[in-house]
Amino acid sequence: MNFEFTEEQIMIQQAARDYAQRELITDVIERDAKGIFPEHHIKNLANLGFLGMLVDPKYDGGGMDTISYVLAMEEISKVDSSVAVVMSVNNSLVCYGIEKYGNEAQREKFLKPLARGEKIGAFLLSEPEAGSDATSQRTTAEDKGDHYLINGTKNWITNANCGSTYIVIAQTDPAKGHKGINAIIVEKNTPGISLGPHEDKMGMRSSDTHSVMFTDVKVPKENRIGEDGFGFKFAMKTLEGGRIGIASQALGIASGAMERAIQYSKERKAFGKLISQHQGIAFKLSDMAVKVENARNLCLKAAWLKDNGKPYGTASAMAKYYAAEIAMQVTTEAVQIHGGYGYVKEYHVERLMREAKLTQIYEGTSEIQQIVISRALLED
Ligand code: COS
Repeated sequence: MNFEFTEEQIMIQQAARDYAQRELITDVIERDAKGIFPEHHIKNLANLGFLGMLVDPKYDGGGMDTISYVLAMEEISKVDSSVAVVMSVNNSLVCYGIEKYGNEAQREKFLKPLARGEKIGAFLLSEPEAGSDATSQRTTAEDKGDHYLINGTKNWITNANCGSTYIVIAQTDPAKGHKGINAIIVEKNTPGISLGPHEDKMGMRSSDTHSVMFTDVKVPKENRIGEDGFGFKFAMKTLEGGRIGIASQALGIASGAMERAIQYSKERKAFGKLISQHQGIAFKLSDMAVKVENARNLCLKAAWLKDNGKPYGTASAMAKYYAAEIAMQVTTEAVQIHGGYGYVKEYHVERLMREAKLTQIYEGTSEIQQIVISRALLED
């Protein structure tokens, strides 16, 4: 086994760290407080090649591996998960979904601008009454011969407003259950699409989250990804990779909070010495470090499996489950170490704690990951 990163992977990690620590940090508190979308940062990350980093260069992507993606996601998420989630959804749900399962015409038309970061993608699976229970899609895509007619509502959609290329999961033939579901590429400017208000969230407040309503939205048949009825499997396969992105985000939230806790404990004095010299604090730090290291190893293992063409669905579920759980624990302890300062915005750790909570919920809750992992253990 080789635990060393390549020179290229280290360069990508460094570029992400530099951008996060020099640029994102400057306005992250204000953007979070006011729910301002980080438009200029997204443009800068597109210029760095981070929005299509996994895409083959022949489709204008960065051609980087999934290990590099984990490293970059961790660094960006240490500072700002509202930015990291744009990267994650664009790379591992939308670009990956079209590159892997789309046809050549779809890659030319939709993937290239997404990989260049000129356009942003969104993945529309969740509905008001279908989150974890993803087969219960109520949004319909009626087959009208040469086109689909889409009706329904999608909920909690990241990049709904800034995005212009949607992948919509919808039911075409309810009699066939999940085998009647399709994944269809829909351009946001198609008539009949409207957005609900920006969601006022607990954390990741500057990410762009809305519900999206479809009323008689006409989409050409050629925009369907894969064979008729492939949509549910498409969503499941794509989420396997998406979960590596969110696991890495949770990892970054945890390691970012840990770094801040270490720094603070080396500056703050209590009872005549630095708080890092109190065993109660030092042991908390050691527990954080073990958890962060385990989460990083799970993320990198899932990425390695993906890069080497091996099954990675269970590994990505393990990475997401573990990283999200420890992100909540580590950020809570980071707030505790900061005491009163941890509870105010200036020290960042309260925001990281709010961000951690979402990683236990989106792209499959922790309980959904437990279902995926336990089914793999128990299958014949
Ligand atoms: N890859 C390929 N196919 C998969 C799959 C995967 N990872 N997971 C499930 N499938 C297939 C199954 O093989 C089955 O196909 P067949 O009927 O042909 O055998 C089909 O999908 C239905 O699977 P299953 O019966 O297991 O469906 P369940 O309703 O029990 O749900 C879970 C499975 C819970 C794993 C799924 O609904 C899930 O992941 N839910 C969470 C969705 C989510 O992440 N929501 C948040 C969205 S944020 S973008």
